[in-house]
Amino acid sequence: MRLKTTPRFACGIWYFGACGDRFKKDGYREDIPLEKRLELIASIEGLEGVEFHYPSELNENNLEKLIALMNDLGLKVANVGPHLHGYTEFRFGSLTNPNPKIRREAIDLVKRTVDTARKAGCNMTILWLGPDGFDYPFQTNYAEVWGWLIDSLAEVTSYKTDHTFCLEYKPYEPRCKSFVDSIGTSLAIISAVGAKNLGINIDLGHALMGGENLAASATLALKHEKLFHLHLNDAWKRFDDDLIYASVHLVEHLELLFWLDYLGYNGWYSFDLFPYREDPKLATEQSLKNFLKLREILTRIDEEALSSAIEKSDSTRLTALLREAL
Ligand SMILES: [Mn+2]
Repeated sequence: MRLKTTPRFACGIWYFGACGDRFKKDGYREDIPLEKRLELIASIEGLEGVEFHYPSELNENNLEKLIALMNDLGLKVANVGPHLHGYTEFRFGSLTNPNPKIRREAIDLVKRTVDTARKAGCNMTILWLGPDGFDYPFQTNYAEVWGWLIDSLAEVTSYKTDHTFCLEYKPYEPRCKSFVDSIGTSLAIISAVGAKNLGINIDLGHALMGGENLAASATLALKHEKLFHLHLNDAWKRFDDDLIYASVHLVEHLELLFWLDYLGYNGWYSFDLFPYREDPKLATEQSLKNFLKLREILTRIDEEALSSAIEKSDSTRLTALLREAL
């Protein structure tokens, strides 16, 4: 088949640091400054974009200096998201905190994130609501919490209507249960908010943790015109492993890439890895090579044969087509 989309690649700046885990918080290698991380990212062939958190990685004080360096290195800011998971005061929730004063602080942090993103020439903000969920039964006022979430999202999305916001769902971690936990919950909330500029970032590892099939979730979001962004990685499905892209679930990733191309997804493909023990540059390079190889494998499949096998739900023919292409 002939592929019709041209992917653009980005990566998170966070995982070029030390990548500590909860047992060894300082990680298994030395942390390096942001400037050095950007130089490493720029040395990866095919990467154009970088994602940041505000204010932990990109803020009012370092903006000018980092953007000048990125211009020199030929890099763009792909996304700036609020560092909602980095604050003690948000431990019981950010945009859904039961205390209206703390919700207000979270909303203000998102607005400052948007201001900073736009100064950096970027019009997209990922909202991963890490602290928003619960650990215990009876901990949550369910009668109110969905309203708080919808009102908070309505306020931040109307702050700048030409800025796009992506809900990044995750079934659990750091909370035992997240409120925005799946593709279905995300779409229901987006529909309730009713803002054109609110969509979804599917983090593939999060979808896998929730037992979703990647292609099914992505096409559902695409058909609703709500797939705004993708975080690429892989996982064993029980935890947010953030492994090298397509290192575990090859066929599911291949199916995803087929449908993204078929339905014309043209957003960023951004690597969100967490290489505790691997060199982050090498892990990103191998992820990108895996992605490009899967696209190449798709070109070896006869489109008519594939369409006809899908049409007939002919799983034995599909198995043969995939095996031959692989
Ligand atoms: Mn992610």
